[in-house]
Amino acid sequence: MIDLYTWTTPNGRKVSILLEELGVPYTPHTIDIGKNEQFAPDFLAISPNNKIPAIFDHETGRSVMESGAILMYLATKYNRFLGTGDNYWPMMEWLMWQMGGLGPMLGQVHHFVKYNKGVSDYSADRFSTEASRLYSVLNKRLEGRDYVANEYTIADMAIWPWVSRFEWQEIDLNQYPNVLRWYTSIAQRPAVQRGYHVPSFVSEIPMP
Ligand SMILES: N[C@@H](CCC(=O)N[C@@H](CS)C(=O)NCC(=O)O)C(=O)O
Repeated sequence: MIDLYTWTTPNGRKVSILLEELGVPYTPHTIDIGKNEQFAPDFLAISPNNKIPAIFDHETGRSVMESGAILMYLATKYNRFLGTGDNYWPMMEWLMWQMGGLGPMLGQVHHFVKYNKGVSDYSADRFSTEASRLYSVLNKRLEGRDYVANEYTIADMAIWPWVSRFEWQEIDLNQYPNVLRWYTSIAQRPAVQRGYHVPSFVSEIPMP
């Protein structure tokens, strides 16, 4: 049994989507970061950086923080969604691309374009420009490919929840037709539809 500590954000949804895809039993625990529950000592014991998501695996007695590490831990444990054969390293490349680039940059877009518009035009421009560039990179990667590592892997599961906030980012997915096709196809997966609403329902999956 896996305990999942999470909230209704892209980083949390990556892990609930993977757990649903794996079909393994898990218990979601809500960490409401709007109420500073991420600073509770019990949570800090497994996530010392005070961020969701984190998991505790009762089978191994191991806790894991950082969404990329959690995805790797679970995919390795169950030997699924890692990319078979030559697709393993592309999976790793695009997982790292999400962790080091797409996630942090789009997180800043959410701050400066959605929540604090007008506070800093410089920051809004800088991060929006970077967001557009990253969407273009993803669009190019998906030209002639169904998934970033050719087959459906944890890299797609890491990227997809961030793209699902395209409205917050003021991104028109129609300008990125390969991303649009990839996004709508993944949105139709039953496991994604279940994982998106963990730990609670906020709204339906945004569709362009
Ligand atoms: N690099 C981390 C980032 C996690 C992260 O930024 N989590 C946010 C929610 S999406 C959070 O818990 N924020 C609470 C805080 O900063 O206090 C990961 O990928 O797991």
